[in-house]
Amino acid sequence: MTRKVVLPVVAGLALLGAVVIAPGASANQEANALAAPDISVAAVQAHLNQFQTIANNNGGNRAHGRPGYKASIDYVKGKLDAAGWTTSVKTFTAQGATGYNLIADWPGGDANNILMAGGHLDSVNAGPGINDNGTGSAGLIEVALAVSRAQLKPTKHLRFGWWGAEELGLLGSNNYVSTLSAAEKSRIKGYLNFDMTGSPNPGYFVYSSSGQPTGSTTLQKTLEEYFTQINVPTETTVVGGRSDHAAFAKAGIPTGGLFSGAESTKTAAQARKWGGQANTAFDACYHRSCDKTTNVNTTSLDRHTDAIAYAIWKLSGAPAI
Ligand code: DPN
Ligand code: ZN
Repeated sequence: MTRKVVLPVVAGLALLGAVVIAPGASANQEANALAAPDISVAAVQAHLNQFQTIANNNGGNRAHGRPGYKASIDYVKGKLDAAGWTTSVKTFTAQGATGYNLIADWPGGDANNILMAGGHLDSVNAGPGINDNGTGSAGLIEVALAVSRAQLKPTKHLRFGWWGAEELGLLGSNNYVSTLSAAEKSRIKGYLNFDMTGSPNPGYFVYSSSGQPTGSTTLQKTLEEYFTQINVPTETTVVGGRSDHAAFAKAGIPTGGLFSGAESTKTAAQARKWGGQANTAFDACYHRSCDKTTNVNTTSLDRHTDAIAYAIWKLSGAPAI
């Protein structure tokens, strides 16, 4: 008897709720119901080739304070502007040179509910920085272009960042976060970091939500979900202060990210799981002149970039992180 009375009331309220929210939500629901696109790895590689050319034409690197860095900023900005993103180059001074961050906003979405993604665009002085971090930077460009092609109408506002002077101690990302007011910081609901995604002897590491401040379970799980779908096992990793998510973590912003490995060596168990060479560095050219376009594993680059797109589509369509 009680059931027969209560259930219709609950159902009626749910129906009323659905009717009330439907007009505003329908466009978003429709857009986000579309699956994330499969990002063309050839397109990502084309951006890497451009970074390599920039380094070749500018003394072999794309480092802070060197002309290859600014040329890299100009390249990314040109691509994003042409695709309808709103870009802004933010300057800072570090070690006596002008540094540049590129911030790109996709028009629309809830300005009080921002999903950010980023990676560092600078290389070390020693080389062109194609895996570290041309890969994350190029993946973010191509996902941004995919957002534009889809004319995505996310629930959240989307903002991407390409950071300067990471290799000198996260200087660009720290500078960006330091320029935000408390209110601006509180509007950023999550930050995803992509630093090295095409390591030649790759691992599949997802930033752990535990063991690092503000690690987000939702961000971790969403990234893991993609790799589960393609049957690629992942491990969690604690990146600590080694990349730009740390600047956001210090500000209390939930963080996550992906990493295919740097100077540390792949274990025998990891080689069984992921293939590749045991007892060999994930990236033997890490911070060296040989970090060129030849220093990239295409499968790793492809999978990681598709994972970026998956997370951006899924998280930007969700009302909360
Ligand atoms: N960004 C690189 C560095 O700090 O040298 C490499 C790195 C990226 C290390 C992500 C750990 C995690
Ligand atoms: Zn890096």
